[in-house]
Amino acid sequence: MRPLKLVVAGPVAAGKTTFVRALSETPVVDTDVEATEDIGKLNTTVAFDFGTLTLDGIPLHLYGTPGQDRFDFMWELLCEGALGLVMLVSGDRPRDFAAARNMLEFITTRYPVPYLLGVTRQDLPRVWEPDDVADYFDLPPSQVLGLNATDPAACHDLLATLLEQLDSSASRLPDLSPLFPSQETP
Ligand SMILES: Nc1nc2c(ncn2[C@@H]2O[C@H](COP(=O)(O)OP(=O)(O)OP(=O)(O)O)[C@@H](O)[C@H]2O)c(=O)[nH]1
Ligand SMILES: [Mg+2]
Repeated sequence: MRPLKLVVAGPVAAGKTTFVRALSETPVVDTDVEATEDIGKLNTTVAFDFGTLTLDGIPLHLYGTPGQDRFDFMWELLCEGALGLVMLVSGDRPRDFAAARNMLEFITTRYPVPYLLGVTRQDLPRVWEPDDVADYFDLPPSQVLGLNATDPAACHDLLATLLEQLDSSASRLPDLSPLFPSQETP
């Protein structure tokens, strides 16, 4: 089965690299280096994170984007051919929500794929809760999930929910199998 490509996007420090590392069953390719600007943390992703896993028998390829705007050319490159999107925001960085909304619009207008919004750092006190973030982003509460991105089980739950969404939206897509004869099932 051809792996399903999923992208993990979001602003700086949203937890994208952490999410990919928590889930990948193979050594993660990451491109984190020491940040040259003060972004509130030491390391930052400058190209992408790449990890793989199998969930419910489906092979998945996960691509994490860099968060900094100056690498925005990577967002489009990485989203090419993606079938789903995990957008992450950090529950303790509401100042980044506006940038996240722009990023979400940037990606989904070019690649209108099903997506979920994950609100990280739910393990910490005094953070924005998913329902309030849903209000801010004007999304249905079912599309916004809270998680601790350092916890693999929470990351799995979010991905499983996205896969369910992909499954239900797949029935609304045209049948593309004639374009891929080698993928046809006997
Ligand atoms: N407690 C807690 N820490 C988290 C969570 N998500 C991420 N972190 C921590 O936040 C820091 C930044 O996370 P990264 O995964 O590097 O963030 P990123 O989105 O990849 O950031 P850029 O690559 O700079 O855009 C790391 O120290 C993580 O361990 C979370 O849900 N809970
Ligand atoms: Mg990163």
